[in-house]
Amino acid sequence: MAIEIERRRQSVQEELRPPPLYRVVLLNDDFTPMDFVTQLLKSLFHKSHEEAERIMLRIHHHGRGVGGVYPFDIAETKQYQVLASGREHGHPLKCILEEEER
Ligand code: TYC
Repeated sequence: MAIEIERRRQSVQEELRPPPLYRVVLLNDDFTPMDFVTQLLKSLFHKSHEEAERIMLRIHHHGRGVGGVYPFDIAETKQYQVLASGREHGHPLKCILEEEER
């Protein structure tokens, strides 16, 4: 009985936790053109031109940068769109998801 109550308490607590968020992280490479990455950050992540250039240069210099933070389904779609767009244009652009610690 005590075990059943504890199980219920845990599942209620899990349901009350806000759903996790995921960072869509773009990775640097030596080949993808800077302008291509800047345009992608504008079109897929709704960044201003200035912000998109800032993020692109951060990736270029530090190896990685965050395009945006979303619930899993949206983050996964953004990741797919980044990878598909790179592939379509023949660029080796890579993109990963990371869970935000809260
Ligand atoms: N390093 C690339 C270059 O010099 C530019 C680049 C930036 C590539 C960001 C990927 O996610 C990236 N052309």
